[in-house]
Amino acid sequence: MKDNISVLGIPIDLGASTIGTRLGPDSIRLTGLLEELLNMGLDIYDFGNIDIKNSNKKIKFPSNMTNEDRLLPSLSHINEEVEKIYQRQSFPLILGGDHSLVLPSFKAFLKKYKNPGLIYIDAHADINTEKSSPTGNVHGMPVAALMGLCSNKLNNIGGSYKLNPQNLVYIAIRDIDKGEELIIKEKNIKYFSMADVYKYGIEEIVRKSMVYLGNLSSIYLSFDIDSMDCDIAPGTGVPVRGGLNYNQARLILSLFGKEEKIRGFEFVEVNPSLDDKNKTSEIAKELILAFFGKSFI
Ligand code: 6HN
Ligand code: MN
Ligand code: MN
Ligand code: MN
Repeated sequence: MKDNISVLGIPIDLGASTIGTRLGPDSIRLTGLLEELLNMGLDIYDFGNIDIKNSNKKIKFPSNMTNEDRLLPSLSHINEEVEKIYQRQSFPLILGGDHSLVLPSFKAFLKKYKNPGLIYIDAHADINTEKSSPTGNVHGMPVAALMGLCSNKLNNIGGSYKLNPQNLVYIAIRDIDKGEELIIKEKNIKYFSMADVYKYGIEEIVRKSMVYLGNLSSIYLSFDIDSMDCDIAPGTGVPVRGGLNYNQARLILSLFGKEEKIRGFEFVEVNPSLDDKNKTSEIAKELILAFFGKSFI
């Protein structure tokens, strides 16, 4: 099914502290990604970008959700639009946008596949609640909301479907808040830190992740560009050193791309306004091509 792809851009930055990820989908498109996928012989249908009412102001709400007023309806709208692309028998490729979008995008996946897995490649765990969040930025909360740990107005975006904490695997996490650590421990969530990446190597991390999720038939892959080392991929809002290097990122995506059970892929948090000559979008293109089978030897 990965030879027939539905592309959807979600140009949102309401969930982040810096504006600019709204430019991510188009800046990745401008690298010629879709043309290259077509040249690889894949079928592509581009749904274009969702219309999002972003804001250039960051307004604090008593709920500790920054820009709550615009964000909540936008997330519901994203859920509706992602459901539309699922009506086409194809493989969904979502281009973000800040990571708050995984709440509505994975809700659509949960609705379709009932008990799916989630592989989350990120420097962060994005599992704060409004209570634990030090920033109020909702891109740090989507995983908690998917488990029903936030307030109901966030939890119930896209319906009351829930992610089973045992169906989640984090890879490359290295910048975790105190409250997040408590949730990860309490729920006994599986993770592979950067230390694990170096201890086992990428192939083994991919194998272990697939074994861990072995009893599930459908898995979603959410890739945050800040999982990469920020010296390599600087165009992102919450950069962290010590992440995946270029070859590790390309290998991990090419290996997950070969897994039949992975039935959805999103690429988030590219912020071209913080970049060095659009380098991060170029890297994004190459990583996405690797996922869809472009050989790099
Ligand atoms: N992301 N843990 C921090 C927070 O604000 O809650 C950072 C979140 C980053 C979110 O990169 O998708
Ligand atoms: Mn709508
Ligand atoms: Mn993230
Ligand atoms: Mn992140």
